[in-house]
Amino acid sequence: MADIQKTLVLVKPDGVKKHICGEVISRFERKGLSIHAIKMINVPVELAEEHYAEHKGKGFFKALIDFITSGPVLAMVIEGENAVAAVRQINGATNPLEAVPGSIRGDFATSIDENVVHASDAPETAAREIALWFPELKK
Ligand code: FUP
Repeated sequence: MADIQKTLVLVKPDGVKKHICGEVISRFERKGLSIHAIKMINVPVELAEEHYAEHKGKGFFKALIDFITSGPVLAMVIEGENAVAAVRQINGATNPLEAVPGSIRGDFATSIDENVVHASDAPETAAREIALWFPELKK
């Protein structure tokens, strides 16, 4: 039976600066996924810290927050069959040097610090992240 899911996707500041938002969206659409919601956002530090709460205390946390707040981010809710895993597959491995060519990170990034995209890693995470980034979608 079809498992229709929603997932939170971000095109991070490096992706916006590289002018590849359209390219990223095209890859999801080509896979058969849909845009449920979309907006450009200058990320408040509080939102960044909540989004990355699981990494608080780690050595790279400050760099992570500085980076995601360094310029506009394209935030999207992507919807479709098995959307969580499908989007992670299209994005590629977190470290662009391990991401296969043909994936977004494999094609457009060279460093884990600036890896173009974020996507929720599980349906439960997606629900939390969608509520965080798109509170206006709450019924
Ligand atoms: P992902 O689920 O692919 O977004 O990856 P993680 O949640 O593990 O990491 C979130 C972000 O932290 C990554 F996009 C990049 C950054 N990161 C680092 O900068 N250094 C690390 O050692 C690990 C992650």
